[in-house]
This record gives sequence, structure tokens and C-alpha cells, in this order.
Amino acid sequence: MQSRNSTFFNFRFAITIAVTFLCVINFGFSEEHDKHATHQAAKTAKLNVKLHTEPKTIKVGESTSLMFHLTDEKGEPFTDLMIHHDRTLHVLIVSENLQILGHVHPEDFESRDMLAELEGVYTVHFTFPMAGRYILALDVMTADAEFSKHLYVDVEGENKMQEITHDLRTEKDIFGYKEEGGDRFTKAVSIRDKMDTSPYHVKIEVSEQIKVGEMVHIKYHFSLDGKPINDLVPFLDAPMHFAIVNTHLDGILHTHGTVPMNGDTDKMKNDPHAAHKMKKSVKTGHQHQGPTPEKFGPTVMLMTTFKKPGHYQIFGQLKHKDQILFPTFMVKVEK
Ligand SMILES: [Cu+2]
Repeated sequence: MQSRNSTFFNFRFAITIAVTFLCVINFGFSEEHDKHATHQAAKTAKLNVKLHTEPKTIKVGESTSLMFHLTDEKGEPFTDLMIHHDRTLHVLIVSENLQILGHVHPEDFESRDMLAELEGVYTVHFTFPMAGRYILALDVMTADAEFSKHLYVDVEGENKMQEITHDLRTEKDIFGYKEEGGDRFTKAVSIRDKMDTSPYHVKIEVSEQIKVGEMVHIKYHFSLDGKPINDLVPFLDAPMHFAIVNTHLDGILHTHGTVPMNGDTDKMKNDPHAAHKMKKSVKTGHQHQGPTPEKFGPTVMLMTTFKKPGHYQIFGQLKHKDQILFPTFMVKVEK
């Protein structure tokens, strides 16, 4: 066992080396960037992801390391990741009963291994609270494209997941979880957590019928002790994060909310392309939501489309003071 001091020293040493390497790589990359733009796009299209876990058999309640090995079409380490939403790599975790959510990043952990990342291996840690299947979404961005992939893990143990509940309420109390600092919240959250009362309340406004393929606008209204909250703050460079998963667990969408500005909501409804125009960042071509105000509320809007009919769970995540809120709503999508 290494002492804490020597672990810390190794960590500092690794960071120093990694930063030196990254500076060299970045310098070379920006010079060559234009020439290789097409090549980079092609490379992104062939990004492969393999997951290794430690321990190999994942057990309920035990901290598990999830190591994502990113390689290109030649099997070489894929390391040209850009920071987006304040992180190099985003991992969303959702249980098959659509009740548990996790949202973690390599930067969230002190044990982050920068040298391994130079070899294309990115690690996050997570403790799965229930046994069963989970879907994981991995989101990364290169200079030219965004990439997302989903994977599954099975968790063993006595504490089995409950059945899916089809809760179609559009209004509910939600709970605050204390932030861990630096826009971090690394624990699993369940919609069954803390069943006592909470001063936070959220109401969604959504059209009565949601159809496959149609752009849907869902407005979230937040209140605290009955008063509208107007000092929500960005979390990981977005007003709100969403993980959208259906009961078939056949995919997972990681998207972000927008803050409607005077009348913008109506403009978007009339011009179906307005939202798209607003979202496209000139710099990167990344589907971005535009600048997030320093303070906003009480309304945040989700714009999305659903590909299949059925029930979808929409997990939300946002920040108020030092509290991370997880408003979760289920919607039914028709043909
Ligand atoms: Cu993230």
C-alpha cells in the first residue's frame, strides 16, 4: 500500500508530465489542424470504445472503476478529445428500471490518471446501488465532431431493482443533493430517494400529445417554498442536463436545456429552425445551446425529438446555490 503522500506525489508528477506532453501535442495539432480536418472527421467516425471494469464482476454497493479504452480505426489510442461542458468525457448511467441516474467524468476524481488518458484510457468510478442492467452513455467531442456511444453493464447482488413505474405526473416535489465542489456530483441518485418533504417544486408544461419525430418543447418551472426560483446557476456549462431513455433501454440521449429569453419560446415554436440556429456554435459546429446566463429561472426549456413510440424517462440535472436538483419526468410518445 502506498502512503497518501507518495500517492499524491505520483499524482502531481503525472500531472506535470501529462501537461507538458499535452502542450506539445496541442501545439502540433493546432498547426496541422486545417490540413487534417477531413482526416479528423473520418477518424471520429471510426472511434471504438471498449469498457473494462475493476472488479470484473460488478457488485451492488461496491465502488467500481469503469475504464473506457478509446481507439481509432487502426487500433491506436484516441486522444484528441476537447473539453466540452467543462469535461473531456461525460458518462451518464441509467438503470433499466429508469429510476437511477449517475453523471460522472474522469476530472471528478482525485485519482485521475492523465498518463493513461494519453494512452486513450479514461476512468470514472461509480457505486451501483441496485442489481440489474444499466445503460451507460459516453459523450466526447473532437475538434470536428461530437461522438456518443452507449454500452451496458450488469450488476450483481441481492438488492434487485424494482419494476418500472409509469408515473406521468407533470408536477412534483424534488430533492436537493449537496454538490461535492467544482460542479461535481459523483453519487447515484434514485427517484425513490428521500421520500420526505422538500421545499423544491417543479412543474412541466408539455403538449398533451407527443408524436414521434416532432420537435417537442418541454418547459420546466422551478419554485422554492412556493416562490419562483430566479437564481438558478449553470451546472457544467449548461442551464440543465438531460438523460433521455425509453423503457426498451435501446439508447440514451444526453442533451441540454436552454433558458428562454423574452418571447424566444414563441419565436421558436413558429420557426422550427430557430432552435437549431441558436444551438449551432460557429466555432466548433458542436450542437451547443449558446451562452448560459450567470443566473436564470424560473423556467428552463428542453427541445428534443423522440424516435420511437413508448414511454421515455427524462432525467434532468441542474444547480441552485450548492444544491444539485434532479427533476425526473416520464412522458408517453405516440406514433
Ligand atoms: Cu457530463
